Order: sequence, then C-alpha cells, then structure tokens
Amino acid sequence: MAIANPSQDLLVNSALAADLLLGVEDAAERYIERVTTRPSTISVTTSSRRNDGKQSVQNPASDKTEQGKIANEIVSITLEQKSENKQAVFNAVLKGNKKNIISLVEKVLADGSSPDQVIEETLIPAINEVGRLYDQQIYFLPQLISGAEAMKRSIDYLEPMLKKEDNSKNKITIVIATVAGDIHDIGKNLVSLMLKNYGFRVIDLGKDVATEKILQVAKEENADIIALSALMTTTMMEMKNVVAKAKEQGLKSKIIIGGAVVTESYCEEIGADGYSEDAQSAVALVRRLMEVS
Ligand code: B12
Repeated sequence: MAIANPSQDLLVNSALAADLLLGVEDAAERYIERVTTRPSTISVTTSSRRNDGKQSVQNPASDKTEQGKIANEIVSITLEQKSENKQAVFNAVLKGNKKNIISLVEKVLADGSSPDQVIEETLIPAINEVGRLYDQQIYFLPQLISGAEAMKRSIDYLEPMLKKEDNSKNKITIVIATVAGDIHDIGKNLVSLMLKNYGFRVIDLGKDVATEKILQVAKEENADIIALSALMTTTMMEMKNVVAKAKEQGLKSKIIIGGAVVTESYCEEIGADGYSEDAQSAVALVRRLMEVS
C-alpha cells in the first residue's frame, strides 16, 4: 500500500487515469466525473489528440466547462424526439453508463420495441452521437470507451433475442474480420450477427486480424465470402492489401467491405466485390453476390 495524500489533485487524477488505462470496472465513469466536475484539477496544458501528426495545444481547464455545456445542450436536443425510456437508453450510451443500461433496455422492450429496433433506432444513433462529440473534441477517449462498452453490453444482452431465419440448407461460408491495426468491432459484430441470423455459416476472426491469417482461414474453410471491416482512414488501406493478396494467391472467395469510412467508390478502386453501408444491407449484398433468395 502506498501512503498518499488524497487531497492532492495530481495524485488522485493520476490514480484515476491509471485505473482507466488498466481497464478497472467503471474507471472511465469515475475519471470523466472527476475531470468534468472539477476541471480546475487539470492544471497541465496538454496536446489534444489529432490523427494528422500535427499538434494542437489547448488548455483543457478552461475548455472543459464550456464543452460540458455544449455537450448537455446537444444531448437535450437529441433526446427530445425520443420516448422517455428510449431517451434513457440513448443517454446511458452517451454518458457511458454501463450499470443500469440493461434494465433500461428491458423497459424499452416492455414498451413494445423489438430487439433489432432497439439496436437500429436507439443504440446505433447513440454511439454515432458519441462519435460526433468526439470528433468535435467535446468528448475524449474515456467517454468513447465508456459509450462503446455500454453499447456492447446492451448488444450482448439483445443478441439471443434477435430473430433467426431458418435457412439450414444454406451452406454459404463467410469469413469476417476487422483488418490489421484496427480494433473497432461493434459494427463488424453486428454484421456478423445479422449474417448468422440469416442462416449463413459465419467464421468471425475478431478484430486487428493479420491479412495472412484472413487469407489462410478463407482457404482452409473454402470461404465463399471474405467480409472486411475498417473504421479508420489509415486501416482501410489494409483492405486493398487483402484484395491484392487474395488475387495473387488465386482465391475464389468474393470480398466485401464496410465500415464508417469505407465507400462504394473505394470498393471499386481496390477491386473488391461489394460494399454495403450497414448490417441489414450486408445480408442483401451477400444474397445478391451468391445469387440466393
Ligand atoms: C466506438 C468507437 C471506438 C471504440 C471501439 C470499441 C469497439 N469495440 O469497437 C474505441 C474507444 C476502442 C475506439 C478507439 C479508437 N478510435 Co474510435 N470510434 C468509435 C466510434 C465513436 C463509433 C464506431 C462504432 O462502433 N459505430 C457504430 C457501428 C454500428 O457502426 P460501424 O462500425 O460504422 O458499422 C456499421 C457499418 O459501417 C457497416 N459495417 C461495418 N463493418 C462492415 C463490414 C462489412 C463487410 C460490411 C458489408 C458492412 C460493415 O455495418 C455496421 C452496422 O450497421 C467512431 C465514430 C463513428 N461515428 O464512426 C470512432 C472512430 C472510428 N474512432 C476513431 C479513432 C481515431 C480511434 C482511435 C485511434 C483513438 C485513439 N486516439 O486511440 C482508437 C483506435 C485504435 C485502433 N488501433 O483501432 C476515428 C477514426 C478517424 C478516421 N477517419 O480514421 C473515429 C471516426 C472518431 C473520429 N471522428 O475521430 N473507438
């Protein structure tokens, strides 16, 4: 045990940050609460995160309160259009509240929404709102992590309730993965889930999967389709590599791609066989490519 002074801001902030980085339960919520309710405790000027390699310096102490205000306004505007229980679920993802989210989802189901409606109409818009706030630098990584975890918990809970189509004669095999260097898997998991529910045989290799591994499994399993997900402009480049290597190795599998940054024109550019913008249309895309009804 360390002997420490709990009234020392730097020490408490460091302990909370360490908990967050170590993945301690609820650490993100505690960190967010601390830095948003006591912004003055952050006295060091830090560099904000950017992906273009440039540094932008700001003073978080002065920005945080303003950001908090903006975030609250955005939340209330978005929530006005939703029913009370849907609002609560939306809000739980937005605030990264993992503890109560399942009981809140249960209430929305009790109101008559189907499990896929909860995903499509409330959970996905909520995580997109988290992404928007992160984009505008109103939210930072801890909020992003909490929001994603709250969303994942709800999807894990809803998964067994989603309708499954009886399609047992269908033997189409799909190998799905998020490409190397990319750890985003919420969207990929939804696509995987939806394809399974429509009776396809889906082999999900997970996230950050090396190109060689994807191609090796596709070969071993005689995959009809390789489905690739990427959420970042940097990692979507790996899709091009998969397509090129698959052609080089003479693989017969068709390659489909998706993920927030991916577009139809990128699909054409890299010579992939199909693109779709969401999980539902991924099913239609596979059916079209495999000529099944
Ligand atoms: C949640 C999230 C995270 C979570 C991911 C948790 C998880 N388990 O997935 C965490 C916090 C871990 C995370 C980390 C990072 N993230 Co992030 N993240 C997001 C966020 C907010 C939402 C992504 C999401 O889940 N969306 C909801 C799902 C349902 O949508 P989707 O993935 O697009 O999937 C749908 C469709 O695209 C399609 N689809 C998806 N895959 C496939 C595949 C096929 C074959 C098909 C047909 C269709 C399809 O169907 C899906 C369902 O409808 C986005 C912002 C955004 N709005 O996209 C940023 C975002 C993707 N992240 C970003 C960044 C920068 C990062 C980090 C680098 C941050 C950092 N500094 O560390 C790290 C990445 C580390 C790494 N090496 O991968 C950037 C990427 C910027 C860019 N243009 O390159 C974004 C866009 C945020 C931003 N605006 O800056 N992130």
